[in-house]
Amino acid sequence: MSYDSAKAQFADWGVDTEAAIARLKTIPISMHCWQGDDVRGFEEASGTSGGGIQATGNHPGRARTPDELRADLDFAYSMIPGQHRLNLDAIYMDTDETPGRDEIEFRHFAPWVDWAREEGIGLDFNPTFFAHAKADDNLTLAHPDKGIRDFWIEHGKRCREIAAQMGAAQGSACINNIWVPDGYKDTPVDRMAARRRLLDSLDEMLATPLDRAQILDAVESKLFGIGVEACTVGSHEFYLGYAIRKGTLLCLDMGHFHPTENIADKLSACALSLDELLLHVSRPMRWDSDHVILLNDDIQSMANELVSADLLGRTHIGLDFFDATISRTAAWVIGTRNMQKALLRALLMPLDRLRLAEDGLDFSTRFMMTEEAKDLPYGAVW
Ligand code: RNT
Ligand code: ZN
Repeated sequence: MSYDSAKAQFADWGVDTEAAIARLKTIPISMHCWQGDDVRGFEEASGTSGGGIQATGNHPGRARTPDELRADLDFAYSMIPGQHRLNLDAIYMDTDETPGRDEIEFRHFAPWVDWAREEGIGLDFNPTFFAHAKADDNLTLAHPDKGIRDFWIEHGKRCREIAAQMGAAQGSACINNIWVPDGYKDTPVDRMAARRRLLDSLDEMLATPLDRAQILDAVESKLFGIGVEACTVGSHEFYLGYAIRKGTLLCLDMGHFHPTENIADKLSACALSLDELLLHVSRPMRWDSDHVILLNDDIQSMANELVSADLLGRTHIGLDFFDATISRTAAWVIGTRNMQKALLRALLMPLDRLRLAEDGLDFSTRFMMTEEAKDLPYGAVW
């Protein structure tokens, strides 16, 4: 009943609610595994997370084993409408063996692949360039020591192989997202040297062309992290240029910019020079704090841009937040549903009428409509 009346109200604005619902159902969200265990992973040799990543809180229920994590994920997915994906980091291997990061293989992730197939979940992947003795200087691919760079290059190559095999097994490309913590706590004298080393390492890691139907490489920039306040080697400009030249995806993490920057504004600007984008939807509070995302203006703006700029077909939506002060499964469920709610609201925008007003320079009507549209019954459609 309330849906029928909502449908009629949206129709008055020229908006088809059925079309919006149908479209929303086709948008997969890549949920991040690391909310379930505070970014610890299941690798014997892992050190502290480092690299400026920090989960705070001690709510009971952290998943301690891959089986526990999968059980929590099953619960979370059951509370989220639609068919989605899972983003695994390399430290989430599920094996009795103890391979080093430069030794990991697809078989170390086989239980994940089996589970994903049974659940109809697509897998995405990240190499893990943190939480390791060889990352303690907060330098990996840009480390001055060639031995250390080579170790991480090998890790990166193996992760690409693993991602490609996941993609082949599931019949949809696995996104392999590369983020390194590399940076300096205090002002470096030679930023260029560090950036050249990162560039050369990435080139070597990505040298082997792999089937884009199986794997899509992405690169993720960052502004700063705890312990690397003065300089992040892989900055936004660094990776924007890299992604354009190399044809990789660019990953925009909402916590990896200055707090007053508008990340939604970057989508159309970047998309004009890139084929595909990856998002790490997050909620920074004063810094890259990775709070669970709310249905707030920042998230809504991202969703609105994805719809109005027609980027849903070439943007992969991943989440990146972790809060250990609340139920971890609740964090997944509420955060993911918020992303979906934002997308639904965006799909329910009276875009044709808004564009008409904007192109006619009738900014008063545009303003009136965006504000009045906030009172439409989105809840009934959801
Ligand atoms: C870190 C990056 C990165 C990680 C994951 C766990 O600041 O955002 O995406 O959160 O690899
Ligand atoms: Zn991220």
